[in-house]
Order: sequence, then C-alpha cells, then structure tokens
Amino acid sequence: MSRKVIITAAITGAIHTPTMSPYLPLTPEDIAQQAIDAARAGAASVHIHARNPEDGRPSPDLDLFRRIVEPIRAASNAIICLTTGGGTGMTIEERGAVVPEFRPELASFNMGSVNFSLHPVARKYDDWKFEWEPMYLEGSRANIFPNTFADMERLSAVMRAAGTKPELEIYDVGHLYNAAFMISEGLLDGPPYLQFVMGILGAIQPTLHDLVHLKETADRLFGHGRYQWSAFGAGRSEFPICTAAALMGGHCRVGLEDNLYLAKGELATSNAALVAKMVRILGEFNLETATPDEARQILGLKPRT
Ligand code: KMH
Ligand code: ZN
Repeated sequence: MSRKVIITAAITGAIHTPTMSPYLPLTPEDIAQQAIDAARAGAASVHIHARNPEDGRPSPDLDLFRRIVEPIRAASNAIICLTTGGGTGMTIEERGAVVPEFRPELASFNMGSVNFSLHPVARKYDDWKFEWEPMYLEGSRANIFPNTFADMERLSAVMRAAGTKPELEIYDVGHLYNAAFMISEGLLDGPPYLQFVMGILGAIQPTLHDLVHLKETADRLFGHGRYQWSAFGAGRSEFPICTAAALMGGHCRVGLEDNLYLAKGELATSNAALVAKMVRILGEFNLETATPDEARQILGLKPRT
C-alpha cells in the first residue's frame, strides 16, 4: 500500500468551553453527528469526549457516551477512539470506565503527568454563557493532569482485557521514555501508536524544533519506521504541526477539541470543515488520506466485522 495519512478528528474535548464557539458540539446528538460528518469529510478516526448537554461541562457519564458511540457505530465505519483523559478533576476510574463498557478499537492513553493549564485563555472572554466556565479555566492554574505509573499499569490491563489498542498521548519528551519503559516491562504492547500533543501549557510547545526532537527520540527508542505516530498543535499551531507531521511521515489530528479556528479570526463551523481543510492541504502535497479500513491496517487493528 502506498503511504496514506490517517486524519483523526477530535470532536469536542474538555478544553474549550461553550462561550468560545457556538459550533463546539455539546449534546451527544451533535457530538455524534459532527463525528459522522468529519468521517465523511475524510477522518479515518474520531476521538470522542462527552459533555453534559445542559451546560457543556465535560462529563464521564457512560449513558452520554452511549448516546454518542451507538449512532457513530451505526452510521459510520470510522475508528472510534474514546478518551480516557476525560476532563479536569475526573478520577482515573471515571476516565477509564469507557473502555470495558464500549470496548472501542482505540482509546487514548495519557503517557505521564503534566501541569495542564488553561488559565491564560480565560483572559480573552468576559461574558460567559455558563458560570462553571471561568472557574474551570481559572482553576486549572493549580491543576496537575495525573497519570502515574500505577494509573497507567491499571489502565493498560483494562485495555488489554477489552481488546482496545492504546493511542499513546505524548505531551513531552519524557513520555516517550515512559512508553519505552512500559513496553520493556511488558506492561504495554509494541509497536506503539503515538500521538504527539503539542502546545498544552505545562508541556512541550508546538515548534518544528520540538516536533523533530520528539520524532528523533521516538526513532531511537522504538526504531525508525517501526511504530506509527501522529501529531497536532493546539490552537493556531494545528495546521502547521499537522502539515509538518504528514511531510515527516506521520499522521495528523485536527478538530474542535484542539482548535476552534479555520483561519485567523474565522471560527470553524464544524469539525468536518477542519478535516476538509486538512484533506486539501495533504492533497497539495500529493498525500492521500487513509480510509478507516486502511487506517486499521496501518495501525494493526482487526478488520471491522
Ligand atoms: N485534550 C488533549 C490535550 C485525551 O483525551 O485523553 C489530549 C487528549 C487526551 O485528547
Ligand atoms: Zn481528548
């Protein structure tokens, strides 16, 4: 198979809040529909969080996840990657519960703890739709996103039991060493699928220098060409990092979870619009996007039955 690029669409996440964009999907129906549309636009994989439909607050509620997962499975062949990162303040047990419940093909696996702060974003807004939003953002000033080795060992066992492949979220270079350690201890299976998360305040920033450093470190640890990787930059770095990653042999992730803008000053009206832009950029470089089945083959997932 000639090289194909997997586009992941990260549909809603737990970073942005309802005030920031009217297009951020909040209800399970809208999250599911935007995921289905993103897959139609060219995403092979959809990364899913749930929110409380009343006020858009990130939620670990399994019934909400069910109302998202079932319609996507019914209407689309896209690979579903459920979050186990959840949102600020959720316990590791709450975050991991989606794995045994839905046995998704992929689930995020956060490869270490970092400061994870959104507080500078709160300065940009003063008229909030919901009371929780400024408190959530401001409160993250004191936040550590906990992913201890004990947490990771438990989550790995849960994923193995469910037959779910972990997508290793790499927020900083040390997380690559954590992954190599877990593989060497037999606690994670190789070859890994890495997602370079660049631009979170508290972790590595979205520069080309840092992208090259992540890639070269992964090559040393896992062997050049012996693992799959994807990358994205938060906010305005989304398309530059995705484009660079694709040109360097990786895959990429776009979506309203990470970036609300299609262009400077222009809110993206949907996840599909962000995916369509990424497909156009790849096309300019004669890079083809992977279908879900091609992505399954690339990632070593079983064909969907
Ligand atoms: N929200 C991103 C910074 C997860 O869901 O487990 C990373 C992420 C992690 O998507
Ligand atoms: Zn996420």
